[in-house]
Amino acid sequence: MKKCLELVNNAINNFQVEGTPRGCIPYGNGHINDTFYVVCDLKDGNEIKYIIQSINTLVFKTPEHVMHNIEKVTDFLIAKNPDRRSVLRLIKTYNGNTYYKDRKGNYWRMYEFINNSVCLDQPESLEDFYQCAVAFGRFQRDLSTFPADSLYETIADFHNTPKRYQDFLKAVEEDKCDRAKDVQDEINFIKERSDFYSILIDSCKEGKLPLRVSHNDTKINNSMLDKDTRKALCVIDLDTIMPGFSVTDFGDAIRFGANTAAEDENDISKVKLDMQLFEIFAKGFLDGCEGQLIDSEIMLMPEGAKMMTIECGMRFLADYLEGDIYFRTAYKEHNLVRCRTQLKLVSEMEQRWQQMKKIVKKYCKD
Ligand code: ADP
Ligand code: GN1
Ligand code: MG
Repeated sequence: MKKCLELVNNAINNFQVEGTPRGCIPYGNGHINDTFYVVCDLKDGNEIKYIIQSINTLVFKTPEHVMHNIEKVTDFLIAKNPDRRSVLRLIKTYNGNTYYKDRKGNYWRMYEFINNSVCLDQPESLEDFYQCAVAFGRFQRDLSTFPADSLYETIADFHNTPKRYQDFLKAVEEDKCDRAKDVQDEINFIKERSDFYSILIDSCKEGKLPLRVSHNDTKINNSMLDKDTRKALCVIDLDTIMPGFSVTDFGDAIRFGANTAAEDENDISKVKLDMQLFEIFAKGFLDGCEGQLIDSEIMLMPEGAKMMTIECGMRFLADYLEGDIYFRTAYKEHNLVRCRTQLKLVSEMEQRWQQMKKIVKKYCKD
């Protein structure tokens, strides 16, 4: 739900910003939080920019835990790399907190604006996508020594696909909005693949897929490139950092960025898996990881891509069946349209499975 500007302005006044706030406007294309761009005037005539966000508390039930994780992780990353634009930087409130809770119960947080950067919804070139991959790979590398047990699970079972599947079946069963009758093909598509959903969790139990600290929401618009050099700057949207799998970070980026069409493209024939983008992202991600991943993990990268795509498909469809309560939507069928692009992409991946496996095999040490 979009917040009124009066609430945003009131929230800004609680943070230790430099200069005088001039105004704020809604910003970005995220599906979850309400994001605003803030400009402040400095006495010397210059300006300074910030991002303020209200955390979606329907999605993140314990915002204090989200902010605890973000503070811990950003402090850790800043200690490794002091460059101002290489890590998200929180602005504290006048009380020294990382968030402000307003009288209506909204939780606000503020970041330095990452200047002279670009944040893409679709890669404009192979090199752009490579650089986004490097950003996510480095994030994985840099957090390899981070104490995972100091993190809260901000959304329980976030990428637990078997659990997501059970939730999806419940949404079908309950059919709260009487929409299931019109989406039988999509429901069947998801049911037909139920054997696949536990493969990553099983691989983890078998020791083939280590549990790591992962980002868990690696759409390319959650990474930033330098506007002039187009090189990787940093990773943003740190709400879902939790223990997880590297291959789901890889996979979610492929799901979103290696699709030749937008996530909500209406014309399904435009949705294809771009193999060049797949290949360049695999290279960039592994270059960024700098040897952290083990061979059995690298071999599961295609499974990560397919898992994130079908999981997202079932999440969009479940939300459609439940009346569009989770993802921000712009029109009635928006979640259904999104689900269809994901399922088409899954079919594309199934057709190109051997090719995907061959690409990642090249990066194995043995
Ligand atoms: P959501 O969880 O809703 O996706 P994000 O944290 O990803 O929210 O923010 C939404 C958008 O706002 C991003 O895609 C990006 O364009 C922009 N953004 C967020 N933080 C910053 C920042 N510190 N500097 C510049 N742009 C930012
Ligand atoms: C949401 O917050 P945003 O827009 O980056 C969602 C992801 C989905 C994605 C689909 C916390 O990401 O899990 O993959 O939409 N984030 C959350 O576009 O649920
Ligand atoms: Mg985002």
